Amino acid sequence: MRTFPTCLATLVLAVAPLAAEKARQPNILFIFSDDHALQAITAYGNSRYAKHFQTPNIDRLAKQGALFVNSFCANSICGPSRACVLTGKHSHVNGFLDNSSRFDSSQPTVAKYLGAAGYETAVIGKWHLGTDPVGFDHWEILPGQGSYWNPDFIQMDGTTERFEGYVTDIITDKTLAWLENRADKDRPFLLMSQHKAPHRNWMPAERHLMMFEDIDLPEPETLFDDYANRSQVLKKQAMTISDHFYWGWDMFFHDAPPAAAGLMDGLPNSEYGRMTPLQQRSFDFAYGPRQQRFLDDLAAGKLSDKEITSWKYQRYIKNYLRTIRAVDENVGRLLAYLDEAGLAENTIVIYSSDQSFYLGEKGWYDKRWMFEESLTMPFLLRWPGVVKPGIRPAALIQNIDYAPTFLDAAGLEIPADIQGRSLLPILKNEGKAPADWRDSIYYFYSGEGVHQVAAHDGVRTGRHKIFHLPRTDEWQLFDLAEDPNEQRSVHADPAYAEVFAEMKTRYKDLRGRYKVPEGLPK
Ligand code: SGN
Ligand code: CA
Repeated sequence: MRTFPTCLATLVLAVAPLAAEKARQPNILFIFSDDHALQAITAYGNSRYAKHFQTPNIDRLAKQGALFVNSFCANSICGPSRACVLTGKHSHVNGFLDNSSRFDSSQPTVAKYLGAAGYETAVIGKWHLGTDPVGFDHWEILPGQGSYWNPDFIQMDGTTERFEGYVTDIITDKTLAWLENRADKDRPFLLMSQHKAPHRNWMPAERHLMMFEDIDLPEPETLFDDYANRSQVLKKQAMTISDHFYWGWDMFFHDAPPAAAGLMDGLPNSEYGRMTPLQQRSFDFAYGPRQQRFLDDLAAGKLSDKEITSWKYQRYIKNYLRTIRAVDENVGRLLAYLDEAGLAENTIVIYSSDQSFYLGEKGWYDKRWMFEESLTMPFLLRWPGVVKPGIRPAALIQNIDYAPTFLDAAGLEIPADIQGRSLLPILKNEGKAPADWRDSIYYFYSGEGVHQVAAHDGVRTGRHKIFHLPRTDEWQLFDLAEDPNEQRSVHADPAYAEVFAEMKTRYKDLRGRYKVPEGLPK
């Protein structure tokens, strides 16, 4: 039987939800990795690796919260994506166009807004914005890309300290220590725990070196893409597994490569040099025999050019997934801590990554292109009592929506100059978007020199994608329903004349709405 005071409390909460929400602003734990492809998250349901590789801890967020199936970045590269997350604005507005930019930290960010509203704020791990974090009560960041082994961390006083171990574990250790040692545990927090993994050069932790030892992982259908029926600039980029994979840096060989198709010398594995002799021994124990088998087969003339690419693909995908195994384990550690510390109920937990990645699709690794594999971003969010467990919202969302979502969740007003939109109405309505939700997203890539990917910008709706390549003044148009692997641009197909015209109008409209300056990207 219910006692009177409990009934009364229920009533008070029911009539005054707003006041109650204000009083209990949620904590926000933002777990962000680097280059984590949707194809390597089991909960996304389209993983060709699912039989051999799962992400049970990340998947837990999907079971207990929301997984957004149409989640995109605004600019598919590290620094720009992070600047979009912090500001809620597109690259041309926040000023961080490519990885050579430096973040203008005098501008408002979600951390500054939440800090001013009483939140305790911290960022730990990969930052990669050129300038030091501003607006965080605590930060401890990797210099630039950081290292997998025995990583250095820049401290708030400007000094750099080295820590022995594996970077993904250390970032989590530091995240947990910050949570445990907060001075005022009544203050809500924004904690950004940001991994280096699974960024190139995909160095696994010692405990994962022997994963996938006796199996071959499936290849994507488009590993040997010939780039027909699309702009010829696709052939000019330098991100193929067949021709742009370093013998040392990407494949971990110590000596120079033998003469064979696509074996590229020139960049040794500098991570190996950071290891202790003991760590090096484990590493060589795992890779030595594998390398030798490959070298023997090559010398015996047993491998065709295609088979060499297939071998490189196995080397790549196994290491990539091994680094994600550590990320997933560390997500598990954080979730377990929230449970133990009684924080799970009032903490929004997000798992995302600055952008997805090619896992051999179209023959590639890396990102940058507006094609699906690098336009997407994983986005999973758990908020007990607010978000219905297991929902899979279909709304088109972008990284510019994160900052307004956090402000909204904290009960703060969203400044008018923020270009993204709060996801709260979707989250609170079982994943259903309001009637006036956007039906297309805008994408921008500046075309910096690394990997030679041409500048382009475009628009994606639920079904179609258009983008413009300013340097060759070409359009590309894809029908994702008919051609999910984006193998044929239909911009010149008469059957698509109407769609093409309509998508060009949308492109012009969205550029206008987001105030993209004429002549950008160039
Ligand atoms: C490095 C990588 C590239 C990667 C960029 C950007 N090369 O330059 O493969 O595209 O970072 O990545 S490496 O030889 O240094 O590994 S990002 O995630 O920081 O944008
Ligand atoms: Ca990245």
